[in-house]
Amino acid sequence: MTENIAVPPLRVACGSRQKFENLLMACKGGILGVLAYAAVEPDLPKEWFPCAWVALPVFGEDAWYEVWISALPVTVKSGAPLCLSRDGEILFGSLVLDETGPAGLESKAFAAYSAIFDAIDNEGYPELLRVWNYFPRINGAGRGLERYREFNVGRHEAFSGKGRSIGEGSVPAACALGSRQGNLVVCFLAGKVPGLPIENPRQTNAYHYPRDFGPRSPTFSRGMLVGGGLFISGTASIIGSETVHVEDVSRQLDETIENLRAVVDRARKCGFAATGLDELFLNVYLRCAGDYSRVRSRLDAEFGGEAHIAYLQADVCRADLLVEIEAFWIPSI
Ligand code: 3EB
Repeated sequence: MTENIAVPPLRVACGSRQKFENLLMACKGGILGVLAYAAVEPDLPKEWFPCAWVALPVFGEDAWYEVWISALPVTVKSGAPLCLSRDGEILFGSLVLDETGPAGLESKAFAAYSAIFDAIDNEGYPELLRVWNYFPRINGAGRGLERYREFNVGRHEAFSGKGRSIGEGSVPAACALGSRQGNLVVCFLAGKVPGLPIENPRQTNAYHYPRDFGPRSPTFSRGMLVGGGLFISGTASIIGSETVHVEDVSRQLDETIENLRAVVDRARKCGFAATGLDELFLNVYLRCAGDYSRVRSRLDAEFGGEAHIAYLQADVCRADLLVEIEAFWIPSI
């Protein structure tokens, strides 16, 4: 691995409960935050650093922990609903909001993103780099609009309301999935300096999706290069702005892999150095449990049995999508 002094000291480790407990001992004072994927709420040390339970079943595990770690000392500011940590270069946050009640999802998404922008501006990490969004009933009916679309309206309005432009260079890498229960969960990484956004020439930039996909477009880039590391947003079977291969999970998976390839190719042209797709860490979200073995054998063949892949059951943000894959690659330091 080549040395790169521009690389922020960000690391990641993923695994089941035992690995998480080992990391808690080994990385004391260095953990920025944790996303814990599990069908049943796990015990989390919420007073130590930002932790978020994402209510999703994990195929083959009770729980799966994605642990963001810094090589620098980490300072934590616990709070509710927002918990923050930072290492001088990167800020990690988790925000958990009850979105039942009279206000509705649009206003909760607006509140969540407004709070995030206030926090990262106040803390001096104004560049939003990567966001994870999870909430229940994503394809359910809201108040005259599908809930994912309501979420998009609130998120978009918060960008505008905080004076953030929506376009190239001003939207983060992101994912948005439907959880099984619980709250609106938003986790994020922000920086002092901007990342380099990556788009996919096979797909319309999401912030330019036409109104057929909702009154306000989603605000994310297809990928974000951060100091030599790469975050790839939730990627699915979409060409231009249209879903392709409706009701065919195998073909949706092939198209998704092509889209991942396209994002990685673009990133390479911008200096991304990893050699192959097989070096990526993947989160694979499947709508239907029955598709797991088929998807798994295809990805084992594509990436090799040793690949870092977590399989989660989640509703995907478009009702006609059966699979979505997000990915990241962080340089080892
Ligand atoms: C897509 O390409 C699939 O709303 O933040 C992927 C990643 C998707 C992020 C988001 C949505 C989001 O449009 C859906």
